[in-house]
Amino acid sequence: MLDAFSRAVVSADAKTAPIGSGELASLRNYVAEGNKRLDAVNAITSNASCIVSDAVTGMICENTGLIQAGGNCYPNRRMAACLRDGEIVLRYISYALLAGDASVLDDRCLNGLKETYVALGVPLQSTGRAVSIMKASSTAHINETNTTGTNPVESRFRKMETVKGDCSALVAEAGSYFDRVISALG
Ligand SMILES: CCC1=C(C)/C(=C/C2=NC(=C\c3[nH]c(/C=C4\NC(=O)[C@H](C)[C@H]4CC)c(C)c3CCC(=O)O)/C(CCC(=O)O)=C2C)NC1=O
Repeated sequence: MLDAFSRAVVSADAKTAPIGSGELASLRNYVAEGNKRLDAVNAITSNASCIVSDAVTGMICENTGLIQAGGNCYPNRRMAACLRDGEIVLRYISYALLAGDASVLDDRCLNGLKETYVALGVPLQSTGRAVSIMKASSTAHINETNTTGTNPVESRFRKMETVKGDCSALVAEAGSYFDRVISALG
């Protein structure tokens, strides 16, 4: 498991080279933008149960066979396992975003997951759909672009009240971890 700093060391060492100016520039940016990164991680972790339950619900609404006899979210034991897996995946994505490196997600969550799912008959495409909904809602939470209710006074979705700024790079990076999960199951 690596983070942005240990990744720079490992890649420099692999070339028996000193840390280069490119790596230093990128680490300088990682430090300078550190508070933004922490806000982005917090936007995900503070809303995790909402993000997960919304995604699994959306996945089921689009494919109600999942909760009928023979579906992989039936009976409740499997529904609970599915929600738990959503929490696990989102948790490892939040670790990767904190570290600025995907290795924790790869090594501790995705390694062997596709094979496990195939063996258990967990549908990969449905899982991918749930992860893509989690991506959309996490993006909205990081960007604070989550929609409000029709009544402007009644905001249905929680706002994080963070300092406004450009978080496009962090949103893109977070998005890449969700995409990584989807392609690992593809
Ligand atoms: C290290 C991190 C880690 C991961 C990632 C993990 C995943 C994981 N998910 C499992 C099961 C499962 N996962 C699901 C998930 C779903 N079913 C659906 O229809 C949906 C598409 C989807 C939710 C989005 C279900 C239903 C099971 C139970 C399958 C069964 O027992 O038949 C199992 C088998 C053991 C168990 O049931 O606990 C593992 C190991 N466990 C871990 O420790």
